[in-house]
Amino acid sequence: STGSEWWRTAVIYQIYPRSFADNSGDGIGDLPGVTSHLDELQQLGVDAIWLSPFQTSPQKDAGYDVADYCDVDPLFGTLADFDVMLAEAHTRSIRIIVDLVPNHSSDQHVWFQQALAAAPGSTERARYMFRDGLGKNGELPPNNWESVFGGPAWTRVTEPDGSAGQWYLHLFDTSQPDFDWHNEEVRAEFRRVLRFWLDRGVDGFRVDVAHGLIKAEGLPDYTPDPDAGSMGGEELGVPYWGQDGVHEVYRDWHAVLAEYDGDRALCAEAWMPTPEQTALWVRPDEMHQAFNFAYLETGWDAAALRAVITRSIEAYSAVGAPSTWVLSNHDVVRHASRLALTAENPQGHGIGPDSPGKPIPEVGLRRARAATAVMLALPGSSYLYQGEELGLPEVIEIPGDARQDPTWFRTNGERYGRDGCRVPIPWTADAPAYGFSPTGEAWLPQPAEWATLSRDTQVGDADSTLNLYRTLISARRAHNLGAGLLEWLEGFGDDIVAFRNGNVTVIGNTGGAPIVLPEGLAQGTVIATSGPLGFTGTGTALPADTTVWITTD
Ligand code: TEU
Repeated sequence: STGSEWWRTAVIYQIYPRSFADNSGDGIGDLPGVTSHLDELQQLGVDAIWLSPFQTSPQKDAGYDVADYCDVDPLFGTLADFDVMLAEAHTRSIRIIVDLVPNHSSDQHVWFQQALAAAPGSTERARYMFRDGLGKNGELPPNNWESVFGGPAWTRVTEPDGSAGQWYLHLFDTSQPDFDWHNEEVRAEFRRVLRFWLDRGVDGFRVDVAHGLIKAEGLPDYTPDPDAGSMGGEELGVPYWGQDGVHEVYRDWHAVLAEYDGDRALCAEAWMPTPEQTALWVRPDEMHQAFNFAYLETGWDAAALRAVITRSIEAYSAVGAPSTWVLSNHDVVRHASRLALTAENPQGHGIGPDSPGKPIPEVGLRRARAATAVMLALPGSSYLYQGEELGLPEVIEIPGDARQDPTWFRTNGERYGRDGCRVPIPWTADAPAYGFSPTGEAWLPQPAEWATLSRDTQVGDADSTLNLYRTLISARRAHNLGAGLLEWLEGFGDDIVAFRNGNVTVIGNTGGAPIVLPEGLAQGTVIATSGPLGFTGTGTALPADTTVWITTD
């Protein structure tokens, strides 16, 4: 059956549970904390929530190291707390998407513990990527692959008899051994995990590292080609990303979801270099959505935005899938900082594990608001990351001993890691930990300036970032922009993003100087603006770093 296909136009809000709201008082957010703030998310107007992992985990990678896929980690609550949260969300017409981490488990997963206790060649080892080492005594790793977090992607184990033994592959931390997705037991187990959550009533899954499950035959060495990069930070031809065999897995999952009511969705985190590559994950019999990282990686630059928007819509619509848009998540420098990095400190493409650089806060917030006003006017679905609706910046000054991201540890502090976008949310200005936790604890320190950014402070301020998001989301719904068609408007100059979507005209100014709006638009109704408009002798001016939505009907 075909359901509503709600995901085609949805605004989906990412909750990073450990940093959203703490109900238990241990300084770490939890599921009852999520439940207690559903009213605020309903007021924000989001259609769905995607929750980063809350399943049982030793938390070596903040829950992306799962030890039991079918239970809730005690840090976050219980399965009963999950059921309450889900029911309360559904009562408010908010759908729930859960994170699924199939590329690797935790080293504390019972299967990996069994693999360590078993012999080379055993069925227990066959569920993971164990290989003999190279060199005379197997003392060299099986190939030269590096972990995404830094350092080698292989770790040698000690065999049960005490001898130096085989190596296992981990594309991420040593505590995250990669599964062997050629193994039928692994495939069957994940079908069971899907059904476990579908039976509980979840509306879909965000699939972690959806481009990594299958590794190239023979596990060949990989030497990055500095010229091979295209739109994003990733190159083509990496022997562990985007191998053809991954798609078979998702065709299988598509069939599992289709056993339900036709209203459940899969969203791929496939960090591929181009929209055309990413679109392979959303062919009709595979996933329903894929994150558009090429869009996230585009700066506040009109020409680049026009190009990536056109290219994305073409690539996804060619396979019948909705476009998706995203500016921030728990892995990258928050866009209120990323969009204002200085020329002296450009930090590459701005993706989290690099140095966060030295952004200029006022410019960053202005651009972030303007960039969000462009994004939420686009046809398709948009993903928001908790705290961006408050205009939170990246937190740069986190002491080393407070940092927890494995990237920080694995590079000896050379790469800051992603803690700066994971600082707990400020809810109220006057409470300890800004109301994040009843005891005033917070697992990462919150900056003093965050009092003025707290949600309660912003609710009553008509010009706040929170109220801008509320206005944009409700106008988007009122004008049905998610299901609309984009039509570029010409003649505005290189620094301007200008398009119509239905009866809404959107003009974004990425240049350094104000522009005067044409008379026809100046007489229209401003239904949303990311910042104050100006007036000149000749008419209404759109200042630099500002986006406006106008209806002229
Ligand atoms: O991130 C995946 C990931 O880190 C890569 O796709 C990488 O970002 C990409 O190659 C660009 O460099 C997911 C989670 O979002 C992240 O939080 C986890 O740490 C990671 O998987 C491991 O589970």
